[in-house]
Amino acid sequence: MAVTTRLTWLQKKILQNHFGDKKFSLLYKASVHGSSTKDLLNRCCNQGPIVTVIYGENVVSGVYVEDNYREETTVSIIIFVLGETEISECKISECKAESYGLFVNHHNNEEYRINLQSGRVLIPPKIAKSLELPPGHQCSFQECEVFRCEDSVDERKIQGLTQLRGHLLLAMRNYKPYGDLVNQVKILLLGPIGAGKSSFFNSVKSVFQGYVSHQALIGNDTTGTSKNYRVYSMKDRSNGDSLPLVLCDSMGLGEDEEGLCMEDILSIIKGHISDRYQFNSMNPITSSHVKYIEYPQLKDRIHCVAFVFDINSIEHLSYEMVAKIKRIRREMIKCGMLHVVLLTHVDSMKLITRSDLMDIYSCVPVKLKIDAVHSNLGFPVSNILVVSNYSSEWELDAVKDILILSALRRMLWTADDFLEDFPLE
Ligand SMILES: Nc1nc2c(ncn2[C@@H]2O[C@H](COP(=O)(O)OP(=O)(O)OP(=O)(O)O)[C@@H](O)[C@H]2O)c(=O)[nH]1
Ligand SMILES: [Mg+2]
Repeated sequence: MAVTTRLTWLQKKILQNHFGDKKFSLLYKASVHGSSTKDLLNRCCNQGPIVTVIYGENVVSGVYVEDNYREETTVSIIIFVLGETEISECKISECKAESYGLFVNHHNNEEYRINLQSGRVLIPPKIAKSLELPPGHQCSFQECEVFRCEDSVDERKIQGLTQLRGHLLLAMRNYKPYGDLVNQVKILLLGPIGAGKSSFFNSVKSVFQGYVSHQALIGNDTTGTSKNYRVYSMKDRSNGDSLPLVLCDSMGLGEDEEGLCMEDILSIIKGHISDRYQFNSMNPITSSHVKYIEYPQLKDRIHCVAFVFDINSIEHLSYEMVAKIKRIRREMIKCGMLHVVLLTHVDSMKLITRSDLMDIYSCVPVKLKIDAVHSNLGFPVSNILVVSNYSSEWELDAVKDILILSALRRMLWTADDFLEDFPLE
């Protein structure tokens, strides 16, 4: 059976981030591997940077050693105490691992000693004081674990990511809408003001053209919202062909009567509204408007709707906004419109680092947000996608691209399901 750590997800994350976005591999656990310091040293020496975690009754503390750790060699160590949300730390130089106790420095009377046999840790008074522990802190512990700390994003991983990005790009280039019913599927981006709709278009465009694009204006009037309806076709840099998908960027949904209104949403979905129509929250489009398409064809209508939300805003959506979204969703279901949810801004979530984006769906805070979208708004968990848009960066990043392309691929599949089921007569 695999040996597992006692650290909670949050504790591990705080430690990993604190020591430089590291990945931890558990090398030693006292309750499993025994309480002999010799055994511990055999397992943990020459492993590169290591972190030792001591589980006291009320305090989780430990030691981080950046240099390669070897018996009888001297290293600098960082002693830390893990708080609920942060870490306090203190450095001691010239420490040694000795067979009867770890990390001993005899020179300055700074004897930090982990004694596995007696299950006690001794912290020198000066250090205990700076870590706000009781003076002369000596406590018994219930468990001791040692982890190897590696860089989360190494060369091999980057190669793997670049390959995956290549596969996804190819799949997208070769994609053909279901039954060749249309040349391009139309995906509508719908969501609250500032959710990241225009940024998602910019991000998709960036991935396909090979450099970061800021074509769609972000928050472009005094109220910070774009009022134009835009239908964006994109080209693939590799062959200059148009992509088999079109992204439709709409005005944001606002509180009460503000923002995009229900009538206009339905008109967009049915294909009545053409590119560059300027919305007016109070006056939905009428058939006399020059941008109104009287008899829309299958190619004019929307084939997939993506509800876009800032992941950090989910629990803060107002009662009115939640009611509005639920109402729109009900209308969509009524008219057979398939939809997904796109959660943006995942990069600005607390504790989430770049390396988390590689396996974002297994991050606990992200899972909690997905559950919140499900329970607050009613969307099925399986339809909820997560991305980190290009917002202020100028360089492409394979990790972001993979999330963007994976989300897009799901939207295309959803559009196919819609087309397959569409009553052509
Ligand atoms: N960090 C981060 N910032 C983002 C992300 N997506 C969007 N932003 C930022 O959020 C702000 C709003 O983004 P927009 O793309 O204008 O949002 P929108 O949904 O188009 O807004 P409206 O058109 O006004 O309804 C901008 O400052 C973006 O740079 C993201 O994934 N991560
Ligand atoms: Mg916008």
